[in-house]
Amino acid sequence: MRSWLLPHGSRKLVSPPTHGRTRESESSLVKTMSRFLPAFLAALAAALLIPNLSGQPAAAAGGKFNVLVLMTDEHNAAITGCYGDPVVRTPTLDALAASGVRFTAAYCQNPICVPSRVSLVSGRMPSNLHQFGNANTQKYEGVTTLADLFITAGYEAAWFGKTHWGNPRFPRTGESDQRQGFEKVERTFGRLPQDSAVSTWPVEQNTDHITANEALDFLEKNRDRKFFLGVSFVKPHFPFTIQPKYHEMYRGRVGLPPRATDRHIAELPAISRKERATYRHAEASEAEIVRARELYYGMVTYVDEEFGRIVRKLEELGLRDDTIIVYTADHGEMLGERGIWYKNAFQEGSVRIPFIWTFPKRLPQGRVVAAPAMNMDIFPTLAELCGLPAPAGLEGSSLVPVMTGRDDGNGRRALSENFRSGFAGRMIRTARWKYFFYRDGEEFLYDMENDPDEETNLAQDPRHRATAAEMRKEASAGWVLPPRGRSGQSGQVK
Ligand SMILES: [Ca+2]
Repeated sequence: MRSWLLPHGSRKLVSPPTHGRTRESESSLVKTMSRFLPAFLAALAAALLIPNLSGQPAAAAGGKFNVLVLMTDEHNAAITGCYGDPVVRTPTLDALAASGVRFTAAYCQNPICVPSRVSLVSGRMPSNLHQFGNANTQKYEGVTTLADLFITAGYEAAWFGKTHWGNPRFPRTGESDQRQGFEKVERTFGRLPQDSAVSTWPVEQNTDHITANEALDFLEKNRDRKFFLGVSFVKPHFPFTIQPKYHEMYRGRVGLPPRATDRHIAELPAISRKERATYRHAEASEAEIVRARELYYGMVTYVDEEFGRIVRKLEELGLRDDTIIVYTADHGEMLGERGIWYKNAFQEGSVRIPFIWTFPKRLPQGRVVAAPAMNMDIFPTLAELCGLPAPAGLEGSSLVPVMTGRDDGNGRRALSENFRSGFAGRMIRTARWKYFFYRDGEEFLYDMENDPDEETNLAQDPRHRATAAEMRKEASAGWVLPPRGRSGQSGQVK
């Protein structure tokens, strides 16, 4: 049995010598230590009152908790069975939610790849690390990353698949972006919704399938070690393409996007109207829009199947009970809603994320939490669940109190930001309100309790001006802005 308190490499203290002659006195000492060390360590843990959720000292509870972070790129939370979509098939994610906690108001910290991922792995707002756009050069100087936390604690740590977050010091990474092979074909596809088409290569050559295989191999090899494993898929990020069998599941069953009338488009923020023009979204025909959406649904089912392989392997190896699983995405995908695609928007389709935690040993099963949550909360939550010290500087907070019901979450906040095409915006979400603004003046306020589809902007309503002003002040506090003219990136679709 591995103890929490044994530093990495200390087990040799209790192992019998295997080489050479050993003097009787040394052998006796080892035997004596072997007999009493576990009890001594348990007593020490009790004395130190190392907390965990059961209130028992971690060592006495026999905790050997692994971490499995499952991640997708660009998954619109609403396109998940357990989030209420009646058409899409996501049996793996639905089962994870049924065995754990599902958050309905979870947000990324910037709805675009690199800043969002930098925030997840650092536990800080991306702008505080001067990560405004997709420049993939973050070095985390002076910052303790998730990789640092788990490696220091003696975990075998690895992240397979998409990283896109600079160098947070994970020692083993399967970087799918850099692989040679069939996935290059995917890059030849157009990235606009009107370019969508079925894939012409077998599933086995999908980048995400290769990533899943790497994860399965890692689990086999590290079944007897404490591990932190990240599995990060590229899909359902555009290009909108998947093998024909997944398209067939949804052909004729998905339809046009909701909330895409002329009024919805006219009420978009200026940044979204600009991007709608840049990426020619108005040029897509209804048939092209429907096909892209069908293929997107197919991609979601495909990634769910790949996650299913990993969760089944965990169960086969007998590791499920000791493994904390969290599922998240770096942001959503508008999927034609309000006439726009991709992300960089603060509407729910783009900035909200699917967010599921399962660890039946410590967390409730089948619980749904409406309190605001963030990817930035993953870091402190994992630290608490694993009994590891949370480093200074984290800007999120542990979700354990809201998951276990100790906190109703009404006082929680979620924060997001975006720097794009010369615009700089920030969003804050409370239990009831969602407010976002751009530094050049536009403001949006939605009553998420009574208007969850964000139909009516209340920011200029005299009855709600005080609320808008208060939330603007709260969202602006400590905001690090880039120099004007350097607001993120624009141009190439990423
Ligand atoms: Ca992304």
